Amino acid sequence: MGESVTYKILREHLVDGTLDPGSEIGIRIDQTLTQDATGTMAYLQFEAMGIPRVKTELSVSYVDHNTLQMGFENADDHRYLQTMNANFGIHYSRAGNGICHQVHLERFGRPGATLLGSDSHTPTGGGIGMIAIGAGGLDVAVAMGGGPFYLACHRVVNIMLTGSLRPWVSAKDVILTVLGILTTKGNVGTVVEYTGPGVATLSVPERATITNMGAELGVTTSVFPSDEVTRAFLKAQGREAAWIELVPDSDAVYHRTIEIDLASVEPMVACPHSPDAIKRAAELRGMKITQVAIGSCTNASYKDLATVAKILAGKKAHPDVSLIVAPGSRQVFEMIARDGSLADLIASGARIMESACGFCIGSGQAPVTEGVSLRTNNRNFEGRSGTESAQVYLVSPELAALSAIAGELVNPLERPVAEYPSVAVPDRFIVDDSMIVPPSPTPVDIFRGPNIGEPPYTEPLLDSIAGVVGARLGDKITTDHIMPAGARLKYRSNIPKYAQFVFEGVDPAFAAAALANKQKGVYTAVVAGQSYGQGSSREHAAICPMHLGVRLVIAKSFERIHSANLVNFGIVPLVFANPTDYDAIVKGDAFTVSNLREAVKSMKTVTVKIGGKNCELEIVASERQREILLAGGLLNYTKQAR
Ligand code: MIC
Ligand code: SF4
Repeated sequence: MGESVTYKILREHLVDGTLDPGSEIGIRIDQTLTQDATGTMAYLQFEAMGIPRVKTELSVSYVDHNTLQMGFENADDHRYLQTMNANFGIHYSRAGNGICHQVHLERFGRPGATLLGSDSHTPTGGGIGMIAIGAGGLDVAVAMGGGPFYLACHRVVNIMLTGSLRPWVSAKDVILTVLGILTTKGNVGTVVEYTGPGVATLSVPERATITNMGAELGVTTSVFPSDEVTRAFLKAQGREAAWIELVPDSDAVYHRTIEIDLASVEPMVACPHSPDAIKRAAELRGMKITQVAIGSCTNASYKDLATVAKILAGKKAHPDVSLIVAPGSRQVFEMIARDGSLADLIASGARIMESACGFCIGSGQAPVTEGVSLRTNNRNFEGRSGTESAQVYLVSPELAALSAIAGELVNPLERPVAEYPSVAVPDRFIVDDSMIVPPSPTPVDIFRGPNIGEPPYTEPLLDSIAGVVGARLGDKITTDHIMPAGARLKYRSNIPKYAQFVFEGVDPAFAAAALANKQKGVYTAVVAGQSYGQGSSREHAAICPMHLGVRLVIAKSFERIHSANLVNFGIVPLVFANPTDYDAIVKGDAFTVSNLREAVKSMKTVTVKIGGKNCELEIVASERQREILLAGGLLNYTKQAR
């Protein structure tokens, strides 16, 4: 039986289990990446493991999220990262060098390798033929220490691409089309693999746009084959030696195949407030807009920005539109500067930002009250932009640039200003790795400013727990709802401080009430609907609730990275055996559970009495995860195992 690219890479890296869909497997991780917002906690936990140097082929630490230094906190974090990384064998990509996923693709990604990153958009690396997975920082710390990464062996969905894209239609429209089909829900336990003759028509940065936003499907990763296009990209990066050919066998087995004719893809838009609220651009044309933001790890490659510059050349941003452009990496920035594209962008009235996450994570450029913002990034959750009342639409760079000029949403197919400015991937990128600091061969003093806290402490699982339901929430609660980013991001390295903002936008009284209860020995349960924990990989969405005394999270369903993070920090994820039980629960209900350790050890379900009613709940954990829960989290478990 032939194999998919996914299974070929998994087989090559398999260290535990068998490749049977649904069963748990452990894989060897070749490369890791972290970014500063999740990285400090990951490295504090790595230090707590007592391993002197990373055991991976390559580990890189990027600074791209918290680059707005309002106060000492971020600068202190960066200094901690740089000195810690130097000591432990980790490459450090300095602030200003670019967004982790873009830089990793350019400088380090290699076909056939595995990459684990403490950021949910790590699957960007699938554009170059890697199995690249997002996870919590603690999982990444364990992988840096040479431990396998555990996941359920996946179903592989084949998206077979035929034909080629029409002018004015781009990779973003492809992934928005896929999101329209598969949606953000129900794809846990799945990998998406792209195949077919259409693949060869897409460059590596275009493929990376597609795999990047595959994260919004809730799949574990997305992957393209490694072919001549991949080789040309690596050659242009001066890294042809990293290339191998990696294609599926002609009789490869897939669990489902979806065919997309690229020639039939239309300009698409993800409407507020979900990446799967997809409409055709044609349906929204003429909508007045107040902001256009072009950048992020999804759409800020050289091709993207050079195309935008050509559209804007000689034109001006509409007076009602604030136009923002943030290059994805310093390589992209330097290239658009040297070829004159930057001059066209500046002349158009664009506000040029540093190459970092910036507006994408709500770090600056919050839209006006009730503003309508067109953005080229990947998430448009309510409030993520920094303005609760803003309406954020996700679009391609082409649509964004045309609309910035018009002051309203333009369907690129209906009103192209001129001939489509076709930009090819260059034969040679400007390569300058001087902002990537290699590890130090000799010991370095680690800088620990006042913003650097302690790695989180967890206790072994309690056998009986009594408490209250601190929050009862609906469907699609994202990690942005649980732990806000934006202005709060700078407290990431300090758990007691950051924990004050748990559910800030959903229920501002939650954190103080939960902490006060914990001090009285009363624990907290959180109850929610479908897809709890969508979005970011931030393990803070588990650590901070744990700090406040949350011990159970009960939902109709969970997203993969978040439920793993809950387990890693000793919180038991439970789903309703009978989903109608959810309806009867209200905030403030008392709950009790006994014999929890026994249930976690050996039972499928556990009974929790909530508001006087017995609810049968399924424990969402593999055998190995049950051991982790009993130990009180992955750090305790790893220390016990050593
Ligand atoms: C995001 O896009 O939501 C983030 C910010 O990059 C997060 C990571 C974080 O919370 O630091 C992610 O995608 O995992
Ligand atoms: Fe940064 Fe946005 Fe990409 Fe997250 S999605 S890594 S915040 S650019």
